[in-house]
Amino acid sequence: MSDSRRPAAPDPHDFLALDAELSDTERDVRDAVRGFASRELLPNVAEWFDAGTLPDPRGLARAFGDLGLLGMHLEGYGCGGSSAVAYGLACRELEAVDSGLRSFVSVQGSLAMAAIHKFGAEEQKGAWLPRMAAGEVVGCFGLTEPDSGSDPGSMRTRARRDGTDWVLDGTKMWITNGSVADVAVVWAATGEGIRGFVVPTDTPGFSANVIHRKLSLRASITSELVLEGVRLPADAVLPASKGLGAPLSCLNEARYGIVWGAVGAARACYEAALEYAATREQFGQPIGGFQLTQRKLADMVVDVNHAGMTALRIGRLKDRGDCHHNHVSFGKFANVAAAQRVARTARGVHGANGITLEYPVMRHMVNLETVATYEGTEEIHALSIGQAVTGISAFR
Ligand code: TGC
Ligand code: FAD
Repeated sequence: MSDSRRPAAPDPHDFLALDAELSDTERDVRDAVRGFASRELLPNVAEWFDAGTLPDPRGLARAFGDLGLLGMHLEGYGCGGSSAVAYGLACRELEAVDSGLRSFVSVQGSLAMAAIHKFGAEEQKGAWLPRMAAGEVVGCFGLTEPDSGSDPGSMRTRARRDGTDWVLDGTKMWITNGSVADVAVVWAATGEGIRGFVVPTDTPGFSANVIHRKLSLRASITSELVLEGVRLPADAVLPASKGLGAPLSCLNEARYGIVWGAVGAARACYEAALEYAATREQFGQPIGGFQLTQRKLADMVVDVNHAGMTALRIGRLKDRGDCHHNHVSFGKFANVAAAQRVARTARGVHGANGITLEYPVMRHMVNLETVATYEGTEEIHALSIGQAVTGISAFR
């Protein structure tokens, strides 16, 4: 039977009509975050990036809290209880502005809050989560150390018992929001394996030093945490956190946000290139009329849509409880690499203008260097996928 209906031409901004697959609630989240981001974040982000900091992280936390973005996928305790796809869309729209802003929300909700939510006692959850969801309290997550990055199991931070107290000593490195946090979730080796501790940052012996001179993720605060004889009461330990699997299970949540966030960064670069190609003229015509530019736009739109499909598929798996951590590795590995390709190509399309902060492309391109490194480097996720398909571990 012939179908006389003529399909609509693809929308250059959503070529495979992926957003048509979203529910009304998911679309509402997308529009609310996109609206906030374009009003409040986009006009300022180049300046923040240039300054190498976030000038008002507490104001930002409250604004994100008011929007319901902090711990939005967690249940109860003032958290939103949204679907994984809705949370992913929020990450996508934030990272379309800047990876550092998605990171702010990831670290608070998917790492610090998720650790307390998954492994905390009722009292810890009640004491911290509602205030963190509202953005009144800022959290950070200390796993990485100067000598333990990809291999967190080799950490040197120690927690020892002293009577009923715990005493923590060690150094954590590259900790997002470390020097503005009110509370740090710190992972330390104990006689019973690796465990998580809830450390109020005003505890004597705790200090944080800002890491300066970053060339990437500049609209984000990154710090070293120093713990020198930090004495904590018995109830500071997250009781259900036992072994390296505990922090790794929090990483899955943040990595999932990156799967979507990378789509946002890629989309922003592609859209900037599309607009530039239509308006920039050389040799008497828009550069978008040259075959070589069209090839670049075709490569970019394919990458953006492939990444979008991957994110949506993994999100749907997560919402029905079928998302294994190797699915998340697949998504992080594929989508960050796609976003890096798109950002670099878009930078080229912009010519000299592409190296300035007047256009978003090089800011995204250098941010994505961090995104490819944190939450498991490209190599670590390649090895996770390799292990999943061969059954052979090649980490050591
Ligand atoms: P391995 O022996 O494989 O595993 C130890 C235990 O953990 C289990 N496991 C996981 N569980 C949940 N989720 C995962 N993704 C898991 N991966 C492994 C595993 O089954 C085992 O359980 P059990 O019961 O048998 O003990 O551990 P390994 O020492 O060989 O290391 C494995 C490896 C390399 C994959 C892991 O260490 C790793 O993922 N390394 C990368 C470290 C990393 O990603 N760090 C991120 C720090 S946080 C951050 O970057 C924040 S950035 C800010 C932002 O997000 O915006
Ligand atoms: P290394 O582990 O030293 O790796 C160096 C190189 O060796 C990489 O290319 C790596 O892939 C490769 N390599 C390592 N092992 C293998 C192997 N087995 N096979 C093949 N290649 C291998 N951490 C936190 O805990 N909390 C945070 O909030 C946080 N925020 C961050 C913010 C920023 C801006 C940055 C840059 C990092 C942040 N991190 C955070 C740290 C981040 O998770 C680590 O940088 C990351 O896990 C990699 O560790 P590393 O830098 O020590 O690199």
